[in-house]
Amino acid sequence: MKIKEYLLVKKQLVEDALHRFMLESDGTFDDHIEAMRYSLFAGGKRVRPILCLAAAEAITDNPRLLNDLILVSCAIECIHTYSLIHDDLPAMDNDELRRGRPTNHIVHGEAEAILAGDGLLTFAFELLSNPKSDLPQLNRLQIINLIAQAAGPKGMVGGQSLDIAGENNDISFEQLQRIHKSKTGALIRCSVQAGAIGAGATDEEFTCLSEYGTSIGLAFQIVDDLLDATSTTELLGKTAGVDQQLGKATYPSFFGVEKTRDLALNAVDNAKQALIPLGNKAKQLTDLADYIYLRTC
Ligand code: GRG
Repeated sequence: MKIKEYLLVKKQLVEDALHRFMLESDGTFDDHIEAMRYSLFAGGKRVRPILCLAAAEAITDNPRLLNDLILVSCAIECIHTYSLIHDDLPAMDNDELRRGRPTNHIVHGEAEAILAGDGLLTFAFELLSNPKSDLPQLNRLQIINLIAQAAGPKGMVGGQSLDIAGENNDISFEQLQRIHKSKTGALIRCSVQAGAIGAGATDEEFTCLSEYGTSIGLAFQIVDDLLDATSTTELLGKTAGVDQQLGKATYPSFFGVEKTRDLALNAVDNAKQALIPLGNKAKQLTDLADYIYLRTC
């Protein structure tokens, strides 16, 4: 299947599953549930869940395992969506546009937006620990642990803290790399790793996929820096040029746009190299790496 079609098919699979799993208003907690649904169903690209499913497909074609991983991939999307809601808050990036619509706090108010993020984060772990899953218990525990680490103090949340501390400050390239690796890279890498573990990857396969996840996480963030510097608010569905406005160090601020493009391509090449031992089974992951470089939003 060509990558464009693959992305469409998998995105639909994830959307359908999110609609199946996500809470609906039923007369109790309605404001909270509507605030969570507002951002979850605002049309993200669903890159992380798709990476999780594609990594699993590079290891197994067992339909039962692949089906159980849909739940895991939805949990990861809930965590990602929570991070976007909180990132947009007045106390953080103070942004008014996300996924092509007004941000959560603009529509639901700041308190409800904070709670929507909290709700999505916690709901993710409810999904991950769903007793109906057929994934082997040990694999599930490993997945939950990896996701908690990637989203937590030494992953995304810690990275966000470093990012905020770095605003309007001169930070070194090493510090920028640490921010990117933890704030964005960790959740992307663990999406790939979760798919690998759920599919029963061997240690060697897990190592290849982890290397792929690290490089693809870096490529994703470098491209994000590039798009923020060179694209438009209309195309991105979120405010462009925010990094410069907030005085944030980025790849283009260190290297300029052209060299940054080369560095993104280099990260994509490293990601593809890591897949070589997996052979043809990793075709979709290879194509996903190219998509991440070529994406326009
Ligand atoms: C608030 C704990 C906390 C963390 C926030 C994710 C994040 C950390 C901040 C978002 C800021 C940002 C622009 C990061 C760059 C990479 C990134 C996560 C972009 C948005 O992800 P996409 O492009 O978004 O996958 P969609 O909307 O398609 O899901």
